[in-house]
Amino acid sequence: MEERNKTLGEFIIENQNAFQYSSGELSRIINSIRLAAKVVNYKVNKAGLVDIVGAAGEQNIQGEDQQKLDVYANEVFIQTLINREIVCGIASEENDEFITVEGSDNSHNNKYVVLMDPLDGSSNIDVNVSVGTIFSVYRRITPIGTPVTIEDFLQPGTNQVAAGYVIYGTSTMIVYTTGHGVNGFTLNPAIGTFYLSHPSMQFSEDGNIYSINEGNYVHFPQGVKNYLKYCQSEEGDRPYTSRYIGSLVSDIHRNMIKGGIYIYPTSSKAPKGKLRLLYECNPMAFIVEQAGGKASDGFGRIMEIQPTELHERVPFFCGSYNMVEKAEEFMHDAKLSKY
Ligand code: AHM
Ligand code: MG
Repeated sequence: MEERNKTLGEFIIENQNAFQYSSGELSRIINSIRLAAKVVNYKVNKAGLVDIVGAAGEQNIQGEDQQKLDVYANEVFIQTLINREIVCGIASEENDEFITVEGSDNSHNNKYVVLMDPLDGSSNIDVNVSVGTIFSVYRRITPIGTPVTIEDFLQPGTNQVAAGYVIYGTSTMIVYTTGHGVNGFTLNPAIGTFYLSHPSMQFSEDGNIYSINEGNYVHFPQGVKNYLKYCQSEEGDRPYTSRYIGSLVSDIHRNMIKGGIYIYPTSSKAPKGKLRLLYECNPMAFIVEQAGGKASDGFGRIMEIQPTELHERVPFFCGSYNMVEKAEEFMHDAKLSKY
């Protein structure tokens, strides 16, 4: 028989026993995400037809209201997780508050919470640029059988049991980790199946791409300004190449494959940075570390930050280990010289 790549479904079954305390729940969560990703992918790929079928806020030709895609993606992921009765709570970048999930018998017997950004970079959809879904899974802290509380969501990233992203790009991929490395699966749209295409993804220790919104340069902290000058200076393998899509998942995905650093720093305009600790930075940090890279707020490890609120923002530096370490050095030196 012709040999073919493993499917995501086969991979999940094969690896189920590798999970600590495995009871199949985590596998079922990944399975739900796989399903929701396919539904959202279908819709995202039709987005270019918006002029033909009607824009968000208008009615389509069947007289149905069109929804914004990020609202749609949010509903698909939440509904899929609720319908399958596998999580006890969900927090989403699109919702102000977390959602408590009950079983059909009104019980609270599930043990995992999911945090997610259902459609990150959604402003890129109008211009046909890749967007993504980011997700993160934690074991609840409060006792099984009781409704979840905010404590279950405000856990440091080191407590994550799984994290991943879906990239709706030239091809659609799911990339995820359960703490045993990072694997990437590409959707074959003809048959609706994800195949293992990128086993054991790894950041190279060094890279030559830097990704940052340089238009905000004047507002950046001195350490970031100095690091950028270092990236642009002519010495050794420098100057580096600048690549910035403005879609977090795509920028980090590219850097993981090619080697590079992604930075969204604090600025005088956004004193805490822009990206959200719980929905964007922690899951990406888990993936980056599992792929041998490093994720920092400029001074310390992202995953060790104790969150204090659901929608908290943090500065974010992640990518090839040595590049992030170098950026931290610049941050540290600039801080010392300032005070
Ligand atoms: P969003 O969650 O509102 O979509 O914002 C997050 C996005 C990231 O995907 C991207 O890296 C960043 O915002 C780009 O921001 P900027 O346009 O300020 O460079
Ligand atoms: Mg986002």
